[in-house]
Amino acid sequence: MIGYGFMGAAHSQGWRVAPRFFDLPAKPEMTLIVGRNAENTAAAAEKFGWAETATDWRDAVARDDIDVIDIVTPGDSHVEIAIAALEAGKHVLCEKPLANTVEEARAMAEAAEKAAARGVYAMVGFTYRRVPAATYARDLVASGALGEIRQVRANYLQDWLVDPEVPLAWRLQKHLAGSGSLGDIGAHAIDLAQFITGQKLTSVSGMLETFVKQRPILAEASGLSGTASDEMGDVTVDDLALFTGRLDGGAVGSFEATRMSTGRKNAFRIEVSGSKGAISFDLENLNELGFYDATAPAGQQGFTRILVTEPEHPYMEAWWPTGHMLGYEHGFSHQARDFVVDVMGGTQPTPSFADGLQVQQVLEAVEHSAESGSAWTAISGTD
Ligand code: SOE
Repeated sequence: MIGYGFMGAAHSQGWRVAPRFFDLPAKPEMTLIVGRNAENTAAAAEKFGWAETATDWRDAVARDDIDVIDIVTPGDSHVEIAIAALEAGKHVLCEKPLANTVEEARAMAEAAEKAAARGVYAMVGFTYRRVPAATYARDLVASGALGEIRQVRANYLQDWLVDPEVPLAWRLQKHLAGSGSLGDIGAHAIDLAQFITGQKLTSVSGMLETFVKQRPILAEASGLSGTASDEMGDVTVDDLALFTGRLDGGAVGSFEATRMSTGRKNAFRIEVSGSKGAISFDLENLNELGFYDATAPAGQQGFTRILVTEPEHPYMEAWWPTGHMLGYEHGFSHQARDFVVDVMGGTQPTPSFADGLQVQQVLEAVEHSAESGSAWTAISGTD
C-alpha cells in the first residue's frame, strides 16, 4: 500500500477483514506500507497491521514478492505509481478520482489495457458501489422494477470546510487534488449515479463556486485537515459543484457536491425515478433503501423502507444474522473481496481504469462548462 492517511486506514481494514469473512481464492498478505515520513509510516504499519515499511514507492514496485499495489495517495502521484506498477506486472487498486487530469487518466487507462492483455488488472476505488443498499439499488433498476429510468438526483453533502479556519489540506489544492468538491465527492456521485442507472453521462451544464478563497496554511496534517499555521494561502479548488446532465439511456440528472453544506456530515443521497417506481438512498442511513412501487394497488403505494441486511442482499451472507447492520468500513472489505476474486479468476475488475477515465472526462466537462458560463458541454469520447 502506498499512502497511510484516512484512505490508507480504510483500505487496510478492507484487506485485513475481507479474507476473514469471505471465502477468497487467495489470502491477501499485508506486506509493505509506504509513506514519505518514516516515523508516521511505522506508526501506521503498527496500527493497521503491515509487516514492513518503506519511504519510496519504487521499493514496492521493485519487489518480486509483491503482487498488488494499492494506491491511497493524493491524486498528483497516481499516474506515475500506477503506470510503473502495471509495467512491473503488479495488479493495481487506485483510490478515486483516478487522476488529476483527463490526460493522466488516459495514460493510466492505456497502461491498464496493455497490462490486462498480460493478465495484470487495475481497478479504481469507487467504494460506494459496494455498500449493499447501493448494489441492491443497481440490481433493482437492472431487473426492470423501476421501468424506464427518467431522472437521477445525486447530492453528496459534507460540511467539514464550513469553518474558514480549517487549514489548507491537500484536498484544497489543485496541484495535489485536481479539483475540490467536484473531484473528491462529485466523482462518487457521478460513478454511483451511472452504476445504479446503468447509463453514462453524455453532456453536462455546470457551475463551480469557491466560497472561502484563502485559508491558513497547514502546520500538521491530521484526519481530513489538521492544525493551522499563522500564514494564509489561496484555495485553488471549488467548494461547490452543481451540474445537470443527460445520460445515454435517455435519463436526465442533477448533481450537487459540496463540503460546505452546513449540518450535512456525509449525506450522499441518490434518488432514481422511473416509469414504474423509484429508489432513494442516503449514505447517512446506509443499511436502508427506499423503494416505491408505482404498480402497487392505489391506496397501498408509498416508499417502502427496505432494510438491506438480509442474507439475500449483496455481500450480506458473509456477515451477521438477519437484521444486523453494516457501516462505512464494510464497503472497503467488499472492494478487497471483489478485487481478489476477479484478479484470481482472470477477470477485469470493475470499475476499471477506463471507467475511471470516463468519470474524469465528466469532471473536466463540468469544469469547461463552468468556465464558459454553464454552456452545455459534451463528454469527450461520447459525441
Ligand atoms: C472527504 O471529502 C472524503 O474523505 C472523500 O475524500 C472520500 O472519497 C469520501 O468517501 C468521504 O469523504
